[in-house]
Amino acid sequence: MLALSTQSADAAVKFENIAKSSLSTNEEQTDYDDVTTYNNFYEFGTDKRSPAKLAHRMTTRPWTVEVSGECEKPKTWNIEDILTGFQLEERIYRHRCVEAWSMVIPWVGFSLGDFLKVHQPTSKAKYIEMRTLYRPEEMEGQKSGLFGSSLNWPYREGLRIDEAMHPLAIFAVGLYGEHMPNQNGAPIRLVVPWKYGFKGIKSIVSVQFMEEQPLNTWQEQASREYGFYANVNPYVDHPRWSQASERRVGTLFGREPTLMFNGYEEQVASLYSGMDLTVHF
Ligand SMILES: Nc1nc2c(c(=O)[nH]1)N[C@H]1C(S)=C(S)[C@@H](COP(=O)(O)O)O[C@H]1N2
Ligand SMILES: [Mo]
Repeated sequence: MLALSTQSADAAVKFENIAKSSLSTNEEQTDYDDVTTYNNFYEFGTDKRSPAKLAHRMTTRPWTVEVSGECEKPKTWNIEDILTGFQLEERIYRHRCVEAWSMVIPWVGFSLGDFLKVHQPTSKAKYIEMRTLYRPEEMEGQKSGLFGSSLNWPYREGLRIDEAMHPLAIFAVGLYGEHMPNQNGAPIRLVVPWKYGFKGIKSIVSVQFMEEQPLNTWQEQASREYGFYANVNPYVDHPRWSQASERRVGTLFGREPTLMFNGYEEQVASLYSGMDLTVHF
């Protein structure tokens, strides 16, 4: 069985009995070292190398995830009960940052829809909002003025309920068969592979079912540049750069073309039928 440490060092603890998923890509995986040393986690600074150096300061035990809002069965979970309560799968997904770099990451996770359904959302539950841990004494970047970041903490993200229920959306608790390294969002983070990476909120402490569309952190910061949907779309450029191509981190090749919905078009396009994706970017 898992030895669940009382300290924050989740990484290097192996999961057992992880199922394989037919939803995985066969593409070559990005090296573990690149996945764990080139990160966006502004709570530990805006430099891609900072999270790997500073995120060990985040304590990830004890850890709870509070589920509330428009549901019949609100619940505050201990992370241990989440890790043992859902079927863990390896999901090898393409990962595309809004900054036009990409990776292929073998996550360990479970269906977000399965998790949400346990709480019996009401008919008013049209969206979910998730929040990251707020603990400035362990997260240097949350202290104002440091690292040049002025995000309004805690980091928040949202999904429409049908997006959240889509089989590709997961809560990830590890990568490369091991517990999630702190810099990648230990002990639990969101992964929605058809969206830009910033939707993949890390180190989640709460999930709220909502009737109204929540405001996400990057949309609040710069709404002209970052929308609520943030679907990967090579035809809708960021105001300051093109989204038509991407650099695969860790490879020597040049840029490769970015695919609509990050290559998941067949599975997710129907979620957005009838929507103008240049307006709802
Ligand atoms: N709490 C929090 N979650 C976050 C971020 C962040 O700064 N804080 N950065 C986002 C961005 S921009 C990306 S690209 C991904 C990066 O995930 P990775 O470091 O595991 O590749 O995390 C997302 N989740
Ligand atoms: Mo990103």
